[in-house]
Amino acid sequence: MTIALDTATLLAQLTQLGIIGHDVGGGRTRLAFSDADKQGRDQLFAWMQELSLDIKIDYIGNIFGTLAGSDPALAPLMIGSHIDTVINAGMYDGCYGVLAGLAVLRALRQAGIVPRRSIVVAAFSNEEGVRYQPDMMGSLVYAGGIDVAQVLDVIGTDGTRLGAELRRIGYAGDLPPGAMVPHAYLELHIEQGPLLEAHATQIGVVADLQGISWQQITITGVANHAGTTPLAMRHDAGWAAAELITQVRRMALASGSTLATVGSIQFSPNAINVIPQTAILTLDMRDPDDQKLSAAEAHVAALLQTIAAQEGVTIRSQQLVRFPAVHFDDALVAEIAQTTAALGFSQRQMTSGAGHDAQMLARIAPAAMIFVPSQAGISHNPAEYTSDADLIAGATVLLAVVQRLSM
Ligand code: HGY
Ligand code: MN
Ligand code: MN
Repeated sequence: MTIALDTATLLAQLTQLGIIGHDVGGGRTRLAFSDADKQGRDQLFAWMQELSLDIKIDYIGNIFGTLAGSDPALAPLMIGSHIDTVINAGMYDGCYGVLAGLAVLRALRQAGIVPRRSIVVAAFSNEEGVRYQPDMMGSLVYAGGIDVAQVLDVIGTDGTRLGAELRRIGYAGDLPPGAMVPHAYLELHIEQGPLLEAHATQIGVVADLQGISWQQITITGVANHAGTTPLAMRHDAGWAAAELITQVRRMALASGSTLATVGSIQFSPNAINVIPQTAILTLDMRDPDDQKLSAAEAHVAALLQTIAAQEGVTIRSQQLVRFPAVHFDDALVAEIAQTTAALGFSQRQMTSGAGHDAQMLARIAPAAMIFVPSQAGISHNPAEYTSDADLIAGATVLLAVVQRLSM
């Protein structure tokens, strides 16, 4: 039965949520458990109340809005994503999947349809992992991949303790993580890459998600005078960092599939005329093939030793994240593909370059994802954009798959 999606409300809510945490850089910043994240959560909570959903919050602040099904004995169908952002982010990453989930429940409500299976819209905490690592934290806790007590003690990049911030914003809930084991988990998300647009394709049917390795690397040399210290006498943490950044790019290019990114670096004392004493940087590496990702990690470990010996600095690496590549549920992937075909949208099966909550839910339930195109493949950037037509196509596929799985 075809039921109407209230696309105007979906698009309006995306815009409204996108204003919260507005950043001087033109995007929005709603880092996990910050005041801006709280504002976004409060807004989502209000929208869930408008739909008379049963709202629950778990120990790590994951938010769940449930539309009750007629058969409470059936495990719920879960859809959703996240509403926290990176710094100066776009407005669709994560938010689109959560708000499209609300749009699906709104359509069922407006059509007076009660599904057999309850349907839960989830907004998982701290998917981005920018302030507190690891990323996909809320869904990882939910899936039992990390202990909530351990996570509450995590110290953020700003020196705050996660548990204190979670309590301060009022989202330390009373639902034990993992309390609702879904029949299946579906995540609608923007691709955040260039493939769908490059192939003029409307829907990405995501069957796989690549492995992720994050490490923090601390290089310690000797601060010295920029004008009096001969090059041969330097132990320059800045030069060592630059050499590492150059070499990991060379390694990634040679691999043909590994991606390597140094996204953050801090020098100290960070002064124009002082040779850097320390450089603290983060290295994000990804590969669809876990063995190649492990090979990249081993290559970097050897590289650190070589650079340390060359420059007479000490280098320490701390692993922050290591998530293996994930293959999503074949039956669910086929369901998405068949539904997309029946709706007449073009589609291509693909691997996700980005991490998502679905990779964690896949540990406890069949999971899969639906992508829509990102204009010029841009994401984690205020210029992130997906056309209304593509947003509506994705939400239409989500609604149809939800109907097939919950009626
Ligand atoms: O890092 C990622 O891929 C995701 O955006 N957290
Ligand atoms: Mn995301
Ligand atoms: Mn993201």
